[in-house]
Amino acid sequence: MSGKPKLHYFNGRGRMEPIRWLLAAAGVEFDECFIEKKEDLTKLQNDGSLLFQQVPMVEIDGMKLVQTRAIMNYIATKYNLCGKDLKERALIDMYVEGLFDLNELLMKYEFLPPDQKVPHFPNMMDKAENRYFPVFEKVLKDHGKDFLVGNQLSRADVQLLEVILMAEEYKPDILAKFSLLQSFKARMSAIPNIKKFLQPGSQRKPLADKNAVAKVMKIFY
Ligand code: IBG
Repeated sequence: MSGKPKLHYFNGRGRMEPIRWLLAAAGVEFDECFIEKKEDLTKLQNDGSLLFQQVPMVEIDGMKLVQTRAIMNYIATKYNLCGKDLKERALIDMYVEGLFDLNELLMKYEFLPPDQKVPHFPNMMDKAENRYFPVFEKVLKDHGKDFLVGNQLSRADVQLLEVILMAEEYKPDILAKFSLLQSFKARMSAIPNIKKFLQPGSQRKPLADKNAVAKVMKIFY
């Protein structure tokens, strides 16, 4: 049996993508089992694999973990991406929760009905540019180190890079006002495990197009 974690989700970003990022940054190889149709989800639900009948689900170390945050807490702790002490961890947790909030806004956009997309778009870009990115620009300035917290890579760095790249897909010059975020992006993208994940052919997923959205909607709604 393979010792690699096995990820159960659809073949797209959604709630699994931050988990893929975290594993990739930690240098952990993983297998993926894609939910292609409703029956695949029903099968997992009926065989008792999903505690709350939902995915993401990750098989790891003999467990079937669900709930995105619980899965990420486990991986981040196991691979030492949570800071060196309780106070660093508290900072990392705050940053990560803010990043989850922004990620949620960005990730959901493609899946909204057209009438909801219209007001959602300016709101998510406003939140990125005027709420979240200024905070992380200031954190980098005040901390004055290569990383958001302490002197080593944490899950907060990984999740910030992921969200920056997502926001840039909608507005390529979104970092124009944020010089420290620009250098942060370049630094993080050059870390070997991350660099590898950013290259074509990795398990990183593209932005969902219309067909992908329609396929996912048929499975989950
Ligand atoms: N709190 C849970 C977590 O964080 O893991 C929520 C998980 C969740 O909402 N899972 C959805 C699910 O399994 C799929 S992702 N639904 C089946 C059910 O019966 O509840 C939902 C999603 C889509 C598209 I669809 C983009 C982003 C998320």
